[in-house]
Amino acid sequence: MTKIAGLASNRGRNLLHIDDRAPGGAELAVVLANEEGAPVLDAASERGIPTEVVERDAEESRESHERRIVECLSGYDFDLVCLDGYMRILTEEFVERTPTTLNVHPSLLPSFPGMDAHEQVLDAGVRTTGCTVHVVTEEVDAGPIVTQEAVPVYEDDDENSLKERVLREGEFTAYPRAVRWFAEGRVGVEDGTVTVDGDRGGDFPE
Ligand code: 3YE
Repeated sequence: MTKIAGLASNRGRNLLHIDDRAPGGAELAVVLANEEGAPVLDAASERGIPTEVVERDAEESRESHERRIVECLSGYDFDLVCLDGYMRILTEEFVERTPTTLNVHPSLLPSFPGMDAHEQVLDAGVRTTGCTVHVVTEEVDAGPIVTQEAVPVYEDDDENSLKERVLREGEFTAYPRAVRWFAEGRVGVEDGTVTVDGDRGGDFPE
C-alpha cells in the first residue's frame, strides 16, 4: 500500500481526486497546507484524512519553515509526497530528506515552466497544452517526467477556462496514473531519470 503525504496551498483538488480514485490502492496519510484556511483542509477532514498546517512565520527562513514541515511529517508513515498547487520552492535538503516527491505542472514541460503557465500558453498561441507529472528536484519544474497528458486549447479560452480543462481533462488523468504506477512498483527514480516498467520512453504503458 502506497501512502501519500499531500502538500497543498489552496484547494488541493488533485489530492482529493486521488483520494476518491485511490489509484493502485494508494491512500493519503496526511494533507499538509502551508496556509491556515486553505480549503483543502476542511475537505480533507470531512473525508477523515488527517490534516496539518505549517505556516511560515514572518521573517522565518525557508530552511526553518521546511524543517518544521519535515518534523511535522515525521509523525506520519508515507512513501510518496504529492504536491498539488503547493506554492513553495523546496530546498535540496527537503528533496534529500523525504521520499520521492511528485508535482503536477499545468503545461507540457519543458514548455511554459513557472507560475503563469496558462497565460504563457495563450500568449504563445499553441493549439495543444496539457500537464506534466514530474519528480521534484532542486531546480523548479525541471525534474524528470513521469507522465503527461495533452489537452486542446480553444480559440475562446481564457486563463480560467483553460485552467479548468487542463485540471479536469489532464491532471485528473495524469496524476492518478503516476500514483498508480508508483503503487504498482513500476516507477524507478535514479540519477535524475525516471523509468516506467524499466523503460525511458517508447510504448505508452497503461
Ligand atoms: N520546488 C523544487 N522543485 C520543483 N516546488 C514546486 C515544484 C518544485 C518545487 O520542481 N525545488 C512560487 C513557487 C513556484 C514561489 O516563488 N514561491 C515563493 C513564496 C511565495 C509565497 O509564499 O508568497 C517561494 O519563495 O517559495 C511546486 C510549485 C512551485 C511554484
